[in-house]
This record gives sequence, structure tokens and C-alpha cells, in this order.
Amino acid sequence: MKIITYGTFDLIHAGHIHLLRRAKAMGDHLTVGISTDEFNQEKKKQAYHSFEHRKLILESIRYVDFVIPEYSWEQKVSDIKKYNIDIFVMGDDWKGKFDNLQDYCGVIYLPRTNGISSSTIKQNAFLKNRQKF
Ligand code: C2G
Repeated sequence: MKIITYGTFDLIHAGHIHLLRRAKAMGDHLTVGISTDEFNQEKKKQAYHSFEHRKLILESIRYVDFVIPEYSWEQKVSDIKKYNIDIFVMGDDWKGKFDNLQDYCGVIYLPRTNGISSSTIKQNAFLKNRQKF
């Protein structure tokens, strides 16, 4: 079974890894659409690492078999067809948002890992830095 998921995956942390591990466990091949820097602007997300850096890190994760650029909201249907995807997986902060994909493949929302996010990491790093002075 071929699985796909999408995201920014900035400052890779345990929440991302748990998501990728569970997604891969649903099949035997995991494709990840990683948001380009331009698409992040559309998502109003400012990633710390560049697309190339985030892609390199993602490709080094044992659960990830293939990485493609995510440059729009609309590309999912064509990706699912192009890569013969059986199941689309996202964290449940997106619950319900991609149910339209059920016409093309399975759609599964997995519980997010609580207490960790790239933005929390950035905020804590900033505060720790500020305490030094
Ligand atoms: N995630 C998680 N637990 C966390 C943080 C993130 O399970 N503590 C999951 C998210 O639910 C998502 C994936 O990890 O499924 C990637 O998270 P982000 O990089 O924040 O992705 P996002 O900005 O939500 O982009 O078209 C879909 C979008 O590109 C999703």
C-alpha cells in the first residue's frame, strides 16, 4: 500500500517522526509532499530551514521513501493519481479538511503528538537566548 502525507516539516521533532512512523506503518511506501518556501508564504508559515534543507532532512528519515515538492493546495488529487496512492494521511489538526480526497483514496487523520511544535521550539530558543543577556 502506498501512503502520502504533506507538510512543512520545519525543525524536525518527535511529533513529525511519530506521524511519519505511523503513516509508513499503514503501508510499505511513504511519499511526503514538503511545502516549498513559496507555498509556506501562502500558508502564512515562516520556516526556519529552507526547502532544500528541510527536504534533505526528510529524505534521511527511515520512514520516508520519496519526497515531492508541495507548491499548492490543489495538487493532492493529481499526486494521488500520479503516484497510485492508496491512503492519504494527516495529523488530526487537519481533521475533515481533506475529506474530498475520499473519492480517490483512503483518508486518515492521526492524533497529533501533544506539547511539541516547531513554533514552540522557536519561541523557547528565542526566550533562552534573551535570558543570556
Ligand atoms: N504533527 C503532529 N504532531 C505535532 C506536530 C505536527 O502529528 N506535534 C503533524 C501534523 O499534523 C502534520 C505533520 O506533522 O500532519 C506536518 O506538520 P507541519 O509541518 O506543521 O505541516 P502543516 O504546516 O500542517 O502542513 O497540505 C497540508 C499542509 O502542507 C500541512
